[in-house]
Amino acid sequence: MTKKPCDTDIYCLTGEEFSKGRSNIEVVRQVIEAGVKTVQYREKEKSKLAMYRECLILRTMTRDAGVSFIVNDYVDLAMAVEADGVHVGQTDLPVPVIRNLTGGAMIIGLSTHSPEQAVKAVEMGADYIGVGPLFTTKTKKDVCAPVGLDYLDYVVKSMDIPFVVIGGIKEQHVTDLVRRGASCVAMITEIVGADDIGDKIRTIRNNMKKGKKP
Ligand code: TZP
Ligand code: MG
Repeated sequence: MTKKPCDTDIYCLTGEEFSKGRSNIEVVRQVIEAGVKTVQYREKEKSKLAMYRECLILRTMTRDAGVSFIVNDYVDLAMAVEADGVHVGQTDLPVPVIRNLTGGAMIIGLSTHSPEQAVKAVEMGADYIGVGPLFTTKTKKDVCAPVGLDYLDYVVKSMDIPFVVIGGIKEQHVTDLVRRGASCVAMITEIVGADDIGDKIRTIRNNMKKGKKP
């Protein structure tokens, strides 16, 4: 299992309401089958107990497959299921506080929307940052306006921290994103809402390859 969730091409987040009637477990099974190496459990509606039970299953599946497992929002849930990491936003507990709670081993990801936030993320010791939302998305309820590709260009040029790009990313965007210097694309609806998840992941990968320098 990689300890670095961004050391991979595709970072897939769950979103059961967008999964065409498939459960998170079924979607993650197909995503793992297609070779994705980082999965984030993101769930906004279920009870803590329901999330805990689901995460226990996903933790076993991801561990067995050598896939990094990140829990969104909930530090306690991430710790309880021995996730590899936790991903938080700008209004969650500060990264150093989470580091204190979780100890050394857990990966901490932080969503950022501006150069200032990226610099602060590094100062606070985040292991990786989310860069976005790059495009319009209806998936996240409390989302800010798209940050623009200039912010991605800034991170590529000026920051050393690993990052994932996120927000409204579709298969047709990834060639350009890779060309600009992104190496890890994070997606919800484009993957979990695909009719054929395996096909979708193959297409995303092919499109990413087209953006790589020869
Ligand atoms: N953070 C910023 S945008 C977003 C999150 C979790 C939603 C991404 O979902 P989609 O469906 O890939 O636009
Ligand atoms: Mg959050």
